[in-house]
Amino acid sequence: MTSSLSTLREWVDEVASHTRPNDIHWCSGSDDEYTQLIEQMTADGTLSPLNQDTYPNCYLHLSDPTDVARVEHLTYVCTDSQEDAGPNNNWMSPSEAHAKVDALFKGAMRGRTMYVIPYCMGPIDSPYSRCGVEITDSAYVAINMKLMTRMGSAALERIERDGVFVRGLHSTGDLDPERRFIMHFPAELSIKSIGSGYGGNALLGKKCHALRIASHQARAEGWLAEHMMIVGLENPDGEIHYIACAFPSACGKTNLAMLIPPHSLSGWKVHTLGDDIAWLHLDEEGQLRAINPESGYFGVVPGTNRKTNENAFNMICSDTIFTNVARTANNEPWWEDKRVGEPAFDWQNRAYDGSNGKAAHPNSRFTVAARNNPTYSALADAPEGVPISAIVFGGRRKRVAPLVYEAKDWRHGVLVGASVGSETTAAAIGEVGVIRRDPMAMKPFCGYNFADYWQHWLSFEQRTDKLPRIFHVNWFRQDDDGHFLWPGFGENLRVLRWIIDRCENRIGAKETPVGYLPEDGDIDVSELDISPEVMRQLTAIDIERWKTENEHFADYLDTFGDRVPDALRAEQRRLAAALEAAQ
Ligand code: GTP
Ligand code: SPV
Ligand code: MN
Repeated sequence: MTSSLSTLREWVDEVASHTRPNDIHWCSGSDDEYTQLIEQMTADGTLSPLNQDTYPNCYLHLSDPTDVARVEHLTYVCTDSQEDAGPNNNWMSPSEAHAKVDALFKGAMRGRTMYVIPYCMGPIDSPYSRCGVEITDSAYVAINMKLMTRMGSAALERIERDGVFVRGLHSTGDLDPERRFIMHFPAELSIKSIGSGYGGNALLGKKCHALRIASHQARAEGWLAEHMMIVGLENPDGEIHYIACAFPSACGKTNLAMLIPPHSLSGWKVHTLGDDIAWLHLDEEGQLRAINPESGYFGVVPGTNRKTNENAFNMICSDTIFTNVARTANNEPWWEDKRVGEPAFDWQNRAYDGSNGKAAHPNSRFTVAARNNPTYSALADAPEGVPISAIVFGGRRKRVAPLVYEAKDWRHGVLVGASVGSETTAAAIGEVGVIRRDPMAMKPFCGYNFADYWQHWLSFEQRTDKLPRIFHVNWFRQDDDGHFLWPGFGENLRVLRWIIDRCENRIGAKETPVGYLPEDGDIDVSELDISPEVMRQLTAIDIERWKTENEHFADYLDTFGDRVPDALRAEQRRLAAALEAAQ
């Protein structure tokens, strides 16, 4: 046995003697194993089969009502010095954090099976990929990891080759929010999560490994681990551009990653690489390339319908695990804005009569393997990833942020990303709809001090002259009556097309203090019912509001003190001066 496998076995033994499971199951990742786990979970009530005639191989899981989203207030980055975690993270010293959770893990798996899940984040043969092992007492986690990652024997072989892996220890514990913690130990490449069985808290390959731990590794090794979807857009001439977009949780990544071109752009093709996370590296030529560490989707269900996203709607009609959706009388899954069927039971399995609020939880999710997506890219397993033409930041903003604008250069683009503000959503526990700073959509996911992270982003400027252009979009502008001004979804391709034309220097733009904006008429709105007045509203800048926005950003930078890179402060001041001069 090689050293990494013996290290793994020792760790498994150590965890077993501390947590006391009834038995230990090493996951092979085979389809048979998946089927057996589903049968077992159906028998013990963890899953219920949905209508197998209309939703073959689809199952419903209802989580504990107190365990329905990420818990940012219980998520910690445990570094020796608090400064290294930064004001953007909750911090605990590694020794205190270990002591706290180890006490909770003691005997936590009694009466349960412990699953050992080797997984590979990224294509099995990619030099950019990284492996991990999750130990969990949740069969739900095991089947989700099977759908979401390259899990099982192939990953174990790669761990043997690599000699290193991220250790993730997870137990659902007693689901008491008072005893729930998601702890990260970047220096040890390890994670300990207890007390939640939900999504980002429990599927440790995703946010815990592929973002918090990976962002820390990426900084040390000169790459980027980002909360970004990746999509290839092929125009009717066969020219493909890959773009990577960072939007906060529940702000449109999955939908954009598998969009359906509108009728007027029907010659275009979409190639989905990823819907949530991108690992970005400079190749030998200085080209930024991306891989998607995941191989499945844990997507927001509400709002998915034939009109908004027929691909997603069809993709989740088979082989899908639904979490916290409602059901119809004939046992089909149901959610708000599905636009077919009626809910008979809500997400807590209560008869639904409309008096108990929403039938599906707003953060109800589907888990499905990426190969179920008809537009999954043929390059998703390419070891070298795809070249990125544009990086796009965005958020959910009723006002201020225009439909699209382009940063003047990389340094300005880092400011654009760092100053993203967005309304909070149901993806995390807490108030919904409040604007908060969410730099690069990484507020909940950056495993180290944001000030150092911005410096890391800025450092790419010195390493290559082939960096992608940086843009900002906002699909969520509203009028005074609360209606969205922009139709969104597939129509977003009209904006992405402008972005690609800018990258190719095929189209001009209006220079403004905040960056480059589309000229009137340059975003093609043919066949859309949208007035020139609304388009002007969507592509205009309100200088007064931007001044306030920029002042708030300066205050926000102050909370990071002296560690803020001078170049970022200089950009902020440059923007302030440009806004002043525009009066
Ligand atoms: P996470 O998985 O939490 O990271 O979310 P995400 O960024 O992948 O967001 P997703 O695509 O799942 O969309 C979240 C919600 O926003 C869903 O209810 C969508 O229906 C809605 N949505 C997505 N794109 C658009 C859009 O272009 N316009 C509008 N109005 N709503 C959108
Ligand atoms: C998000 O919240 O950004 C998600 C869902 O993608 S979770 O897996 O819970 O993090
Ligand atoms: Mn996400």
